[in-house]
Amino acid sequence: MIDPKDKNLPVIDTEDSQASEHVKLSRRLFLGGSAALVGGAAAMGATMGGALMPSVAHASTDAKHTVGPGELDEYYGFWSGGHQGEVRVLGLPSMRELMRIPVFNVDSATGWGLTNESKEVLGENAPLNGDCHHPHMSMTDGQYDGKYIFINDKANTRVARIRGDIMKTDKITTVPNCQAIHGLRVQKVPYTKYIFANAEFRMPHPNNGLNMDDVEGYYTMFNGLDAESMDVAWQVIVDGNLDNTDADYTGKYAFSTCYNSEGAIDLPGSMRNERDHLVIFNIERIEAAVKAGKFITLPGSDVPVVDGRKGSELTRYVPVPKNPHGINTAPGGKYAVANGKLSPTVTVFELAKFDELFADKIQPRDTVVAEVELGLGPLHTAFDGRGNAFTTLFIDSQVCKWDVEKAIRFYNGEKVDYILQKLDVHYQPGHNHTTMGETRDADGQYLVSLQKFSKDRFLKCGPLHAENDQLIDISGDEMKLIHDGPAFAEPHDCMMVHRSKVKTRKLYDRKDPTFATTVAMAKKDGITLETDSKVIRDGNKVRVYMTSVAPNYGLNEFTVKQGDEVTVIITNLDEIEDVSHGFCMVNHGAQMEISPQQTASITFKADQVGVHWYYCNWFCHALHMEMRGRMLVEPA
Ligand code: CUK
Ligand code: CUA
Ligand code: CA
Repeated sequence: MIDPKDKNLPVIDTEDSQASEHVKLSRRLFLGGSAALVGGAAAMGATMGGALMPSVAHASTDAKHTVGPGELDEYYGFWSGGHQGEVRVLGLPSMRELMRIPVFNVDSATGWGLTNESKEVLGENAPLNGDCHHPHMSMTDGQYDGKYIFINDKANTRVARIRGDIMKTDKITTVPNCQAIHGLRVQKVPYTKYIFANAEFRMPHPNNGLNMDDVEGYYTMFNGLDAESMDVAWQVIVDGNLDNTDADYTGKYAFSTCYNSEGAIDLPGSMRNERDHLVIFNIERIEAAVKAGKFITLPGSDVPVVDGRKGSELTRYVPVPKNPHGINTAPGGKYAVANGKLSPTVTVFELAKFDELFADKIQPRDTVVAEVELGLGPLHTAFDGRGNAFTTLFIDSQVCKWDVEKAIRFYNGEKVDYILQKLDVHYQPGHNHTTMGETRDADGQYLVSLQKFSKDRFLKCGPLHAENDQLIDISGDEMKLIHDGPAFAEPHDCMMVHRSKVKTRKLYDRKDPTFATTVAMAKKDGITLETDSKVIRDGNKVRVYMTSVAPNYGLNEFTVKQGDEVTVIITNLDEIEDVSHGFCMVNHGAQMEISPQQTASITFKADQVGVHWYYCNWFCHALHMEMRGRMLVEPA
């Protein structure tokens, strides 16, 4: 275990160390390359700031991984856009970016954050920024079902849902009485009834400014959101804070890591204990407690809040070394692995033991079947479905491939080398992810390792660097690095889904709920969206309805009065796949996408008299430039 106060830490006596040969070797390399380390968080800082030796990794170029022009990728990748606020869709193995899905940000190409339809999803006065970390797809019986992708917003304590069929955000929920939703996973079995969302930061309750010094009284909560309604179904008060989370394959349990069992409000304080914990949540008992009315509510919300602090029947706390970060369930659900971060170890839990633990037949630590060293700074683990695990080592800048069953045997005293390979990655990996690896269908084809630093790997673009998402072939015995992918801030996490699981629409359904409110408004105005191009005046509110068919808008011009609030509603009648139009009103801050068979609307103020041109901003036709019209604003 790393003691951050131990100034002698870098001089590890490898003779005395219990570490395996692999760990000793990687430590020697690591220590040789960064002499300024003082251990713990300081070590991370030093490594981050320090110059790394340029490392030449020879990429293997295998025809198997090449996706030629016109060929389609085998997998969809859903990438967190980090504090950029969006979700990105990549194709794998090409690592080509296929689409960007705006979520917590504003996007001028699609009008997300500008259109009335997107504002309805975002809510009144919604913050137009976010910090995404964990995109995860809904499942049925432990397999991806393609229906939804969920993503957290740490910056504004929200959870969003993206529809798999149109790849647009359709719901966003702000979690009440919490700060910073971080870890997010879905219930895998029998289906995704709940999204599990950790609130990270402990805070006073009520947070009314009168009890800010009562740090001991602070708490945070584990949240279950209903995946269909996106309502917060219940909240569970916990001891410590919460970091990452995952769920099992019975539907009975979810579990979250905690790095701050100390309840500290500063960094040294949160590293005081040698062990923090994993909190295990008993979903059936939480549901039963809510049903039986054994809950409280907190100010400003009617969400049932149950108490899961130590001693509660709803939870169990398993001590885990030290400031653990990722928690990852192996495909099929026999094991879960907690990643030690400030300890060079991973902790393996046997999930079948959780029943006995909740029946008080065993002690919390009896659920641990292995706790073995891998290297420095283990953060996240992925699986290939063949019994191997892949753990990112942040400080060592490596991915460690290890055999879970062998690690268990080693832990039980057998002399067996559980570490199979260590591969350099560039540099400082956080999350990693295997194809289909968080489901029963883990296929062990590719591993993506998401590096926080790219250093010397790409052409420089000023002081701010891209991150580096590396693709690794794990189909054979040896991991092979096959691609470097620069990425903008900051894809903490991603997921890879076989393309057979994703079914997208070519055109919008005219009954699509994303524009149901607009359709209802049109109906009230006596408008048939599919045929009418017409101006409706309602006091100083003017609604301009028009159709679009490449390369024409239904209205070549419309007239309003200065000071009018103008809403332009466009229905794209094109039925040809890929013929999206746009609408931009020049100098009015208004632009949006209108894809085939979609209705979209945008509202702005006509505050300047005279002629104002509008135009189509998605290239749609040879006469795309000519697809334009005039707004005539008369003096009031
Ligand atoms: S966290 Cu960023 S590397 Cu938010 Cu899942 Cu681990
Ligand atoms: Cu319509 Cu460009
Ligand atoms: Ca701690």
